[in-house]
Amino acid sequence: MKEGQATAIHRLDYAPPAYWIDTVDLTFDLDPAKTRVLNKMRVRRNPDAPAQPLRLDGEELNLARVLVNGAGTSFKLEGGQLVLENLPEGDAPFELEIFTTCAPAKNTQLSGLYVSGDTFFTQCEAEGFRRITYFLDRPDVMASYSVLLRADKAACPVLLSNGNLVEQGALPEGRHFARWQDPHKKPCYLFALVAGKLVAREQQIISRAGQPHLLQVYVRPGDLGKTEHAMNSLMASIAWDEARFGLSLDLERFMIVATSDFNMGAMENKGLNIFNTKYVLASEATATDADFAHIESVVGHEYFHNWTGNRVTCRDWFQLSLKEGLTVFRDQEFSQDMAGSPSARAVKRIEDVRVLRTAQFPEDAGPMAHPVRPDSYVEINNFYTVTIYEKGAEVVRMQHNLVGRKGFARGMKLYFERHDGQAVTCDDFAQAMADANPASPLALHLDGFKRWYSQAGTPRVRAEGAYDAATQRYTLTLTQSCPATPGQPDKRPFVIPVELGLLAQDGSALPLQLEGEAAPGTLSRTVVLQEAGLTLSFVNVPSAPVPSLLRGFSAPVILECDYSDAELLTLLAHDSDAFNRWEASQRLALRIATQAIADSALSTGAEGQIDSKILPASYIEAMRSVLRHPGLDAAFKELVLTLPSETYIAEQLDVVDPQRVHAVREAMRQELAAALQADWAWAWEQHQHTGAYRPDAASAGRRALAGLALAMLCLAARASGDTVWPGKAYQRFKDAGNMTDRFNALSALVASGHALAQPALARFHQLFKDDALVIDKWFALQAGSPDRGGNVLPLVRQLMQHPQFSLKNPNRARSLIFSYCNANPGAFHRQDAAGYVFWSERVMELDAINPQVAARLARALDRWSKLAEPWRTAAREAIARVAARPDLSNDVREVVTRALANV
Ligand code: B3K
Ligand code: ZN
Repeated sequence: MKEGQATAIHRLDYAPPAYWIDTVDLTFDLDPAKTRVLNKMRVRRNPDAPAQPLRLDGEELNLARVLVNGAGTSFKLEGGQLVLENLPEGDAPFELEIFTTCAPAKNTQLSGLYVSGDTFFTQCEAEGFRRITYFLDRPDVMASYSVLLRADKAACPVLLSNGNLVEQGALPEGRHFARWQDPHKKPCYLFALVAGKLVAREQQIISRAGQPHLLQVYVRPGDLGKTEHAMNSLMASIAWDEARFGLSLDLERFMIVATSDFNMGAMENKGLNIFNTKYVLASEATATDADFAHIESVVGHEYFHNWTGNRVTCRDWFQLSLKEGLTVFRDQEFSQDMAGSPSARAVKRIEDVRVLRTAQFPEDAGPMAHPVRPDSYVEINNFYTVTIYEKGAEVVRMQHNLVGRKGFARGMKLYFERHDGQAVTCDDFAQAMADANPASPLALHLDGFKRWYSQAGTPRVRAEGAYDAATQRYTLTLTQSCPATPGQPDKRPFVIPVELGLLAQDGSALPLQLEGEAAPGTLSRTVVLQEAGLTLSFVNVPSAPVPSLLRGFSAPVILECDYSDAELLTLLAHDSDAFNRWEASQRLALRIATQAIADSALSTGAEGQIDSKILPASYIEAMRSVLRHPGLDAAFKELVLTLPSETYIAEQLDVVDPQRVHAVREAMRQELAAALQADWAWAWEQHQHTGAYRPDAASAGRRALAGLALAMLCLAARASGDTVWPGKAYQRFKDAGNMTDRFNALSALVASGHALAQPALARFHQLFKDDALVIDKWFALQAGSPDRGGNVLPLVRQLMQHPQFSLKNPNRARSLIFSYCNANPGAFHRQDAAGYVFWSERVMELDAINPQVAARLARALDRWSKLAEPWRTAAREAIARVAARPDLSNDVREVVTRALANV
């Protein structure tokens, strides 16, 4: 447990550090049981801060010696901090030497220095460096690092740290050393070391600027064959950042190292990125198209941090979105540019918005709601959230839309001119964007725009249109509101860019001419809603139009508009904006789902299933047209034909009966499967991929649609008793040439509950039992399978006994426990509350091992107060049971305390 930090920290309490640390010279004698760390720093008082003792952060360290300018000194230990009062007078630098030891092999939190499969790794963001040595563990203290690593040569042939390798050699007793020097100043959260038995794929490149660089991807021996895609993604990222933003690699050597024990996806340590194996290792036999795409985007994300995060970093952790929101925006743009065609770009945009809506909107409406720049936190690790990352990226995207693509590039340039080498704030970023584009709507409404950083909650925009045939005028009124969130009862208006167009009833696009404008303009434009309401008068509109609003999801808001079904069908069939075409399909499906959920005449059968028909013929026909459409991309079809998730449907409701939501969605799927059976069979046949495997957007889209078709055909077979399609799925499962097709076939069998699922699962395990990432899929698929009479929870409990299950490995814990608690609502929200009991047991068990991961799991019941009875009471009791534990980490305590406070 963390010492001495159980209270909230407030943004407004920020004060500059009392001391600066200019240089850090670290010597590590690496040993799993007891690693010795000698830390020599050059320190000086900050002349701009009031005189005060030096307080260095530390956690789980054994302190052996403190020397100031080579001589012993008095010190105190207070709440985990090392306090030095008798320091040399004046502003001259002094040398501070601290000698500590720590125990990497016992570090199950995976923060600080830890051991994973005999290899040493570090994770310092946000506050892990203090678990390595005493330090000013805050991002605004930037220092030059020199690192000497010493270790047993046989156990750790590879010794890595940030920057350049300047010296290496042998030592007595089978040990050896390596000295690394980082040419760039950095905050300590970007420090890293790796030591162990690793091999590297290497690539020499010459940058656009003509500089040579060595790129390396380090993995365990045996995994080298799975590193090609990561290396290609890294090279593509480097080229992209140079081409799009003029940002070059500033290091001679850039390293990526993979580890199978990692709390999150990856970490952008300067020049030495450390990655979860999940985002490095891929081969067509073991990784799906989605895995390939994730690797590309995470490699890009970490690489882009080299400028947005590392060269310019955060003043304090409240500014986390300064680097995360901006870097997510950059990785999203990178993936879109890599995808190529306008349609593939739209697919990526839809996928990103889906994440925002299914994860961030609920967060923004729940007990953990916080602004993109939070005002307080207890445990910073709890604030690496979808709000900071994904909503933060939307806030950057809106700035991009308000200043334009070129204007955004100008703003980035100014941001780096002003702040390179500094630790700055979200305000500094928005100011640079506005100053570089003084005539833009961003500059004009900057103060209002910045409410996106300070106010939590998802704004609602209501759109109402009225057409007057006599004057050929269409009046569109937009009004905004935002619900209260914890600590923020009232909100002021947001600055909301709304990209829009008008369609004639036949689907053709109408030129836009606002009252007062001389001539008709473009077919699409962005208006800015910056007060409570805005009324737009369009003239020369020949007939009642269908408005296409918030094109490309131009702002992270909930748009309310009373479309008729016919209007939605028009948008689905004709909108020039691919995002809004998809959006129309989602609105249609949501409407059907919410009506069916509320329809008390729709009763459930013995197994909780709904047997009556729910889908209107018009919806089925529209889906058929999309599926059969000759001009639409397969990937886009797959997105349209996938129903909104249970989580997203639940968000539309005031009171949620999770079993009802599940039953309705399943019934809709079943009906869509049966009604389009011939079309699904056609789609399956049409999208068989014959050529060599390539993970590009177009072929991945074909596999995705074929996979959905197969799943629907197996589902239809379940109802009809047909054995042909399950047989075909089993055959495909056996002979598939790549993991995407194989896993889709396996999932189709498991989801339809066909008897062939069991032999297929057994065979899958047999084939891949030595590949941890594939075994994660095997656990996740079972934990996420549809509940039949309450069978999933006993299965999950049984799988916990599997010899390959371990709660200590975050990937494995996520694959089984999170897949059940967070991603399988129909199975988790049991009438008998056994799912919640299971959740509370695992949260407490995990908390003793790894509080960061436990706190993520603790979030599974965030939305408990929306649940209908009996779930609501049962969920609250389960949370209260966790909260009653006296020895909880700050991480879990903050999450459950906030959950209970929200009634
Ligand atoms: N910056 C890291 C996340 C660190 C999380 C610390 N709990 C990865 C990333 O966003 O790139
Ligand atoms: Zn990041």
